Amino acid sequence: MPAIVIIGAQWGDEGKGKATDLLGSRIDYVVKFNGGNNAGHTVVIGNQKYALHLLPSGILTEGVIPVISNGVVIDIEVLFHELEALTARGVDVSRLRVSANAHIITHYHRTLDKVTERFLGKKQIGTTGRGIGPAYADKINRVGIRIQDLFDENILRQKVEAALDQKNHLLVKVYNRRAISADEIVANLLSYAERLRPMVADTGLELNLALDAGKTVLFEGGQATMLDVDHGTYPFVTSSNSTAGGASTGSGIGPGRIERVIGIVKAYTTRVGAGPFPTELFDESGEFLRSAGFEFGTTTGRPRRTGWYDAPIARYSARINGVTDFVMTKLDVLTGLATIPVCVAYEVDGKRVEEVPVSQSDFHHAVPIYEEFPGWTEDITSVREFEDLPATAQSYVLAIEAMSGSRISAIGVGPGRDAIIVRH
Ligand code: 2SA
Ligand code: GDP
Ligand code: MG
Repeated sequence: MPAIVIIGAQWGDEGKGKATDLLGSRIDYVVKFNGGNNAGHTVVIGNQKYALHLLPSGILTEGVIPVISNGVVIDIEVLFHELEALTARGVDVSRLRVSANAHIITHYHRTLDKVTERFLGKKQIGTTGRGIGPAYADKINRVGIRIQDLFDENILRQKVEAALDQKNHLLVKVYNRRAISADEIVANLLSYAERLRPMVADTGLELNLALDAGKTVLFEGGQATMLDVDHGTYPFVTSSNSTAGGASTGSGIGPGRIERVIGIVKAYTTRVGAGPFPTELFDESGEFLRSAGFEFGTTTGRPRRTGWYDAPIARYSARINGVTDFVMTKLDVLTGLATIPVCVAYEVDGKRVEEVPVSQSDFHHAVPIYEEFPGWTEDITSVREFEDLPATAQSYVLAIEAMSGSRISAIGVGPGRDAIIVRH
């Protein structure tokens, strides 16, 4: 099994870290290919809970080589902070490889992220404030700073000055802020260069060589399909390709290498930040999902918006990503509900629509059409065989599978590493 991609099939926080971890023992490399420290993966191992942001969750598995590839934007201060925190807890982080072509998030990206959001007022995206959008904007605008620039002070200085030229104008004249000094930025970045040097690599070459040698490489998507800059609910998206195609451009491996694309879905839906969300709940059911599922941002602590499962979104994800199988997480959270509604289609302007509408305004006012399924009351957290689930829980999973466009190969029944049912 050469290259496997894991992606979020909804709006994120589906429990991708756990799915990565599940495959861990058969994997040689785990690659983070998009996003940055906006991501938050919570992995529970035994009684230890780890919250990872910039590092791929494979860093927790002994023997796995974690890679941050070219598609990622790296806040170097955060990188070292996370590495130090894991080292202090006894995790060996020495295997980490970082792409020389990855872009850097600096102080001015974080500042711009925050002031832009404030400026947008009610129209804000609800970003994580980590500088993600401005760093990708610089990359596309060809004024970004890459990891390799840290090893040539002259080039670094020229690039930082070029990047700050327009930004300082904007900060001072539009946002009424202090100008940012290029010298300070350069000095700060250079202070990390020698610590970073041993980790820096041509990760595209390393990954291709690994695949040639028959190694298994797992690509771990940050955020999710509906937050993808091309395929998500634009402009309420993150600034990278968080769909399966991003694994290829974001790492330098050919798309033909990818054999399996695992889509992670929650048994219901959540979203953080602004933007359309047809099945969102504003009543006590929404509160129930938030508290039973502990739906609070891993990075920012924000309460997540909650709603019922949306089958058209799962079908859309199956299509956009070429999902070969789904892993469904958090089925246990639904325990105790008398009935569980599932969105099977939408009503848009009086018409029944089966698929996610291409028009953003249609999606904004799409009204879910629900089918209701009977719930269960038994505690399912220690169930490990599908047939041992209550009959109504089995029916719920099978109904969702039939609507979602791909097989559900595993089901999460609790936060722990082993709380999972693998279907044979
Ligand atoms: P950004 O910061 O530019 O990427 O924000 C743009 C939108 O993308 C959403 N986004 C996320 N959605 C879910 N989970 C994310 N990671 C954290 C987590 C979030 C947190 O795992 O819990 O802690 O709040 C994530 N990262 C970005 C974001 O909400 C905006 O809608
Ligand atoms: P990611 O961004 O997709 O990696 O997901 P997050 O880590 O942000 O959020 C998922 C949360 O759900 C984490 O706190 C996990 O420990 C938890 N989780 C994962 N799978 C399950 C499950 O099957 N049941 C329950 N109750 N929690 C789960
Ligand atoms: Mg998350």
